[in-house]
Amino acid sequence: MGLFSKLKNGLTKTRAKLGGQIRSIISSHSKISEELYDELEETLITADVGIDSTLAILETLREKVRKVSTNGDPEIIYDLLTDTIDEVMRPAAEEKPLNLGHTPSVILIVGVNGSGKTTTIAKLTYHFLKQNKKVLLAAADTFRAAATEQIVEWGDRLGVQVIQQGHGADPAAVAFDALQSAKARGFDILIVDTAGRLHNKANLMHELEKIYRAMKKQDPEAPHEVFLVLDGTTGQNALQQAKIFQETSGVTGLVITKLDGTAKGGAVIPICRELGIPLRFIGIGEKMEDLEPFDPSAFARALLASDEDSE
Ligand SMILES: Nc1nc2c(ncn2[C@@H]2O[C@H](COP(=O)(O)OP(=O)(O)O)[C@@H](O)[C@H]2O)c(=O)[nH]1
Ligand SMILES: [Mg+2]
Repeated sequence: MGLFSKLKNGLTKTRAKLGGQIRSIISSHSKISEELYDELEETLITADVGIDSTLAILETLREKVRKVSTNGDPEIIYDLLTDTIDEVMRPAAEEKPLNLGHTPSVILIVGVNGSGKTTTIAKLTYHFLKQNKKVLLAAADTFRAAATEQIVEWGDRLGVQVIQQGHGADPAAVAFDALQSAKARGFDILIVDTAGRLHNKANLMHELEKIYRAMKKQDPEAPHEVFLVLDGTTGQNALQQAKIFQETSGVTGLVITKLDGTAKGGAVIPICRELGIPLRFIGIGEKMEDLEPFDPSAFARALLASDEDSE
């Protein structure tokens, strides 16, 4: 299945709310009017796009409509809106490849509990194994009893080793050990799982700082990438969460998960537009294959696609 079809399937619930609504608004008007713009505005806002991004989208859309010589036929809105959403998400479309040219390169995974960190690690591992990289995992979420088991289980399934010290161990010590081991044994990529307690900012910062310090003792440049995993089902809240992590943990990239299970996928738009952090991957299912590199153009088209649309 091509990227567009995979995204289209994955985004079914969001599409119903966003693409479906927009199509019916367009077809219910015979001319482009203020009323039509108002309806689009309301649809975007209620589909978790947020007020700021909705207003920005509509402003750009109006400009585009003005430029295209038109008899006022609302049908042109559909393509112009797709292009506008693509453009609005562009700040998050990082052209630079991931900073993974080191041996080993370290990816630290952060995010609140349940956001999909461990599952994303499994998916990333699968992604990198396909590129023939040697991957090592570190179970530095030592807080929850089942966390180590979960990542070890994924490691077994993927045929990848997991460095762990069990429940209750010091996460910084696990990260230190894992990086030492990855260096000594020539791994290409070390992915470090962390616990996502967000009791308060200071707490989170403290724990992550300890992990950073431990790794920098092994390699002053580590971690090379810090991925913040956001739960796509939380819509606008994911944006607020991202801002907290952005202040505390030197995030270099985003992953938005669970876009398959939600009608709130419109929140990807403000997340892309407002944070200035590249969105690297999106999760559209629970299996290890269900991770896609973020492509704003394909994503915009999939968001507004109807069931009949194909590539
Ligand atoms: N539908 C769906 N479920 C996901 C996705 N990513 C993670 N999950 C599920 O979300 C739950 C929490 O994931 P987990 O990786 O344990 O989160 P963590 O606490 O951040 O490590 C699990 O049941 C996962 O299967 C996704 O992209 N789609
Ligand atoms: Mg976990």
